Amino acid sequence: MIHEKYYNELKKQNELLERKNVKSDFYNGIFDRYEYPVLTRDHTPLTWRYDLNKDTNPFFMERLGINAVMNSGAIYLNGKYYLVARVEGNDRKSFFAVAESDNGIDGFRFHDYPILLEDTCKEETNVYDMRLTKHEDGYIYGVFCSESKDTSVSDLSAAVAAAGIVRTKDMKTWERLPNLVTLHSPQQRNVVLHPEFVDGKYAFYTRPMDDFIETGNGSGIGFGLCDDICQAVIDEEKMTSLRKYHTITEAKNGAGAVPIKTNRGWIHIAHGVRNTAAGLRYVLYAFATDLKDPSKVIAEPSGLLIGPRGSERVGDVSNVVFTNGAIVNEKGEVYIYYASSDTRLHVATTTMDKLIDYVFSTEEDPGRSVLCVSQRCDLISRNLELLKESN
Ligand code: M1P
Repeated sequence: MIHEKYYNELKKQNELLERKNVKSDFYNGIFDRYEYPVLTRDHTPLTWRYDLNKDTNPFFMERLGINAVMNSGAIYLNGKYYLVARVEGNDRKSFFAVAESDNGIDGFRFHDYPILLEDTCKEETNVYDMRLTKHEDGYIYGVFCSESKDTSVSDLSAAVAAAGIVRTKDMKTWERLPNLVTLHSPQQRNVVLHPEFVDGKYAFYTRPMDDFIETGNGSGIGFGLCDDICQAVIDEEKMTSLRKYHTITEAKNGAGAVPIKTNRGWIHIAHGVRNTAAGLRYVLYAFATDLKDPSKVIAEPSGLLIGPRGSERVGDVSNVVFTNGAIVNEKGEVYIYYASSDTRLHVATTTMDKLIDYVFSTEEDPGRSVLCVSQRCDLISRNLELLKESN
């Protein structure tokens, strides 16, 4: 018999799932923020958490709780907005689950079951942060972090990160391919598959790392080519967007959403990390690469695009925003899905015209305070002149 408390909880959940999202009063001219997250742990189906049977669950307890729903890959298919969310159980293990919505800003509902990956990688303990690439070869690829225990050292927390690869045509059945091998980088996280062939090869944005947490000598976001996606091996990794001293990327950076093609270049929305007395701070930033050579940075607006604000600043890993998915629809509307503090998922919306203007017309960081003040004084003097003229 179904426990009567189920219907109570279901009613509450339906109210949450049907709640309309509204733009907040935040303004910077670049993008809009929204009042409510698009996915939280409370959006996950009750059937994933509770045993509904009153005989076996007399107190209607959560038996398999969900701790967080965050970093989500995103794709637009047949007029619907799909997310492949990182769902983290109370047991700290993450897994992937598809949620879909008709408008991209609210009404996201999870499919009945999460994705059960083929168990091809026996040492793998955890998986997270899938990037979804609609590739010109006809498949939708999911590239994610595949984490295993590092058994070569005695430290219990030591782990190894690699890039796992799956592919699908229908968002329902997923074929697992062997993990990406990067011959010169011991660890990889934040790997993104480029949507087009480059020189006839599959192209990946990588993030070479010497260690699980620290990137060490890894100097930024890398780029490498491979012949065969079914046995993906990258020999040479060139660098694209670099970590820089005293910027938002000083500690590390990583590719985020699959790059967006525009007539002026590929636009990337990535994350940058700096260290502070209060720990690491993760923000999003944007840059553009050349249409013919997507490894070559051609524009990098100064500073951050999205930083954690207000309640976004607090969560399991505070002071973090992170993206691994964005959507552009046929109207040129852009949906940037970003998680805050490794706890819940939000959307920020803009348009292609605004994003292009932001990336190509915002000045670069000149690198030193005195030059930054001078850059700002130029802006102020132009503005004051204009104001004087208009009076
Ligand atoms: O906790 C913040 C983020 O940390 C990692 O990103 P990076 O590899 O750049 O440090 C990722 O594990 C990400 O999932 C997480 O949100």
